Parts: sequence; C-alpha cells; structure tokens
Amino acid sequence: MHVEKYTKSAVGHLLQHYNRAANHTSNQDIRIDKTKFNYNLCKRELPDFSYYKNRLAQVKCHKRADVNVLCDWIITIPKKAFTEEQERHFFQSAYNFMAERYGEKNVVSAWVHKDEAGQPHLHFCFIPVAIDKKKKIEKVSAKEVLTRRELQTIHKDMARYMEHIFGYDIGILNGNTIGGNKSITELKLQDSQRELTRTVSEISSLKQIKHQSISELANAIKQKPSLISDVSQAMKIAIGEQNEPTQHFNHEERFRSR
Ligand SMILES: [Mn+2]
Repeated sequence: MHVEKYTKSAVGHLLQHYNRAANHTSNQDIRIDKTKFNYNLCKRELPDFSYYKNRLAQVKCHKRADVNVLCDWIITIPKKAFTEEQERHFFQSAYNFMAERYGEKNVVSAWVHKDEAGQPHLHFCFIPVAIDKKKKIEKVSAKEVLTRRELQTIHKDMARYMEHIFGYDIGILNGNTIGGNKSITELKLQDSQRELTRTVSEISSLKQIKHQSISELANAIKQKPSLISDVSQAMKIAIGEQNEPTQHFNHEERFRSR
C-alpha cells in the first residue's frame, strides 16, 4: 500500500480515471473488457465530483493552487488464492479500516480496479481533513493528516486489523514496487499531472500568456509528454529560478508579473 497526494487541478481528471468515466480505449494498460468488474465501495447519492466539491466547501481550505486536496491510498490484495467473496471481504475490510481512520464523510470514492495489469487494488480517495486545534474547525491539511508518524504506523495497524478480521497474517504489501499495484500509465499520468500543474501555475503567474496559449501548450504536452520537462525548465529560466549562460532576464518584469 502507498499514498499519493493531489492538488485541485488534478482532481476532476483523477476521479474520472478511477471510475473509468474517461475514455480509456487507447490505454493499453487497461483491459476494457474487464472494466465491468470494477466496483466502488463508497456508496454516495451524489456523483463523486459533486460530493468532493460539497465536502470541500464545508471545511477550511487555502485557495492556493498547490494545496493537496485529495489523497489516494492504494491497497493491493496480496498474491494468494482468494475467492471472489474473500477478495470483496478483503477490500471491504480495508475500506472500513481507512474510513474509520480518515473519516467516512471525507471519502470521495473507493474504486477497486480489476482491469489493470497486476493485482486488483483499491483506490481509497479522501479529502485530508484535520482539526485546527486553535480554531476548533475542520481544515484541509495533507501535511497534518499524513504525518511521518502516520506513514510509519498505518501499515502495521492495517496488518493487525486484517489479521483480526481474517484470523491470520494476510501479508499486506508495502510500497508500490511489489506486484505492480499501479499501472505504468497511472504513474506516468501522475508525473505529468504534477509537472503540468507546476508549469501551468508558473505560466499563469506570468500573465502575459493568453488563455489560448495555455490550451495550445496543454495540447502539445498531451501529444508529446516529454515536452513537459523542457517547458518546465524554460519556465524556470523565464521566471528567474534557474540561470542560463546567456541570461537576458529582466528582473523588473518578474516583480511586475507577480
Ligand atoms: Mn488503478
């Protein structure tokens, strides 16, 4: 099991990726004939994105674009012979454990993917809500929810919980290297999302580039993902975070644009 954190700009796309509402016919890693076997353990009346927006509106959240508003614990079923019923029991138990730990109302979706290469796995997606001790209000803070201590203890706690449920040590995998609990596409998607978010926020801080140029850039990146690092580097040079040998950068410009 391992966790990923995402900013607002990634959420819409991610939720569609989890529930397979996005078009995945071109994705080689997803076997679309098996998509019908996926299921969501989080039953809501509202669609996931609406629920996410509603819940987010109930808690304090900084407006900054780099705030992590969604976390995803990916829990892979161990490579053992499980019946369909045992598998469901495993994921339902994992869901119960996580919902108890992070608050049921913070759960946005909990899809079990059975249509990817590797083992079936659960994407336990939630808004990281902590209590502001001073103000006594709920606030979004991945930092305070997923502390170092939390990351050190959750694996052990979950293993103990599962042992209690199943009567023996089920052997929960730690980390994302064993068993391939994540498709390469997912990993790539995350990297691109992260880079793109960074690049786009850097671009918007420049303000000189019109909206259309951003769409064009996004399109270009979609077609050639390797562009991202070039663009990102170019942006760093442009806003003065990185030097280049023939620097003709105008510092006034930098301050005016912020
Ligand atoms: Mn998946």
